[in-house]
Amino acid sequence: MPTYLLRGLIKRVAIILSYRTSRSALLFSKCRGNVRNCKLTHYSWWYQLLNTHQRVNLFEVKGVKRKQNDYATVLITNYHELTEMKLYHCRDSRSVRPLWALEELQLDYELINMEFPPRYNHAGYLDINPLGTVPTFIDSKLVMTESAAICQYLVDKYGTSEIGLSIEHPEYGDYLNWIHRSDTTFTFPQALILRYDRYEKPERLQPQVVEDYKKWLSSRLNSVELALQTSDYLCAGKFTIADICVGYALFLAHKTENDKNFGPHTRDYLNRLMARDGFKAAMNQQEDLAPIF
Ligand SMILES: N[C@@H](CCC(=O)N[C@@H](CS)C(=O)NCC(=O)O)C(=O)O
Repeated sequence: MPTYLLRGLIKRVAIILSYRTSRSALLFSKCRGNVRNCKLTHYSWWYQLLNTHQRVNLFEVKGVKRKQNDYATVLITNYHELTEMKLYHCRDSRSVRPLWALEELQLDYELINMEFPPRYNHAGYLDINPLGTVPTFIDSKLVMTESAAICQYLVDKYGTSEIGLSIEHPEYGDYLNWIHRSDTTFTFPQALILRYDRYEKPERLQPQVVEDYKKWLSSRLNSVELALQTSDYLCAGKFTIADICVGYALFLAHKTENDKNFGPHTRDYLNRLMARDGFKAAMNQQEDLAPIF
C-alpha cells in the first residue's frame, strides 16, 4: 500500500479512536481556559480537524514547556481539569496586581471590569465577595480576595520559575517578605491617605491623618530605595511577582501624587516596571473604565 494511503488510514483510525477514548476531544474545540494534566499528542491534524484557535496554556506537558498560542495539537484526556479563571477588576485598584501577573504569565482568564466602588456599581458583587473589595479571583471553586496572595497562587500553581522563587531558593524568605510588605506596609497607608484626603465627606476629612501617613509611607519606602541600590529588582536579581506586588504600591503612589519623596532608584525602577509588556497589557485591559483618581 502506498505510504500516503497508509498514513491517511492511520490518521483516520487515530481520530476515531481519539474521539472514542476521549470524551473531551470535542469539548476542547469549545473550551477556553487552562488545561492541566492533559496528554499531549503531536497529531497535527487535530489542528485542522478541530479548527480551534482558542488560547490554551500548556505549562508542563510531558515535561515540555510550551507557550501560549502553542496550541492545537492537544488531545485532552481529563476534561475535569479544564478551568476558567476569572478576575473581577476595577481600574488602578489592587486588582492590577493579579491582572499584571496573569499577563506576565500569559495565562488565559476572563476579566470582569467594574466601575469603582463595585459594591455600589456592580449588581450582585457582594454575593461574589462579601467584603465588597477588589480584586476577586475565581478559579473553579476557589475564591480569593487578597491581591498579593493571588499573585503567589498564580505563580506557584500555573507559572514557571521565571517570575517566582521556589522554597529552596536562598532568597525565598526575602521574596515572601516583599510580597506581604507590598500591601500591609506600602498600600494600606495609601488607602488611609486617599480616604481621609479625598473620599470622605468634607466634615470627616482628616488632614492630620493624611499628613502622618504620608510621612509614614515615605519612611517605609526607604526600604525599597535601599534594596534597589544594589540590584535592578527586589530579590534574586530578577523580575518576580514581588516586583509586581511592590510595583503596584509605587504605581498607586505615583498616580495619586504621593511619589514626591521617591528616591532616584525607586523612580527608575517604577519606570522600568511600567515599561514592561505585561504591565502595558494590564493597563490596556482597563482603559474603558473611568479613572478613579
Ligand atoms: N488587602 C486587600 C485589600 C483589597 C481592597 O481594600 N481593595 C480596595 C481597592 S484597592 C477596595 O476594594 N476598596 C473598596 C471598598 O472597600 O469598598 C488586597 O490586597 O487585595
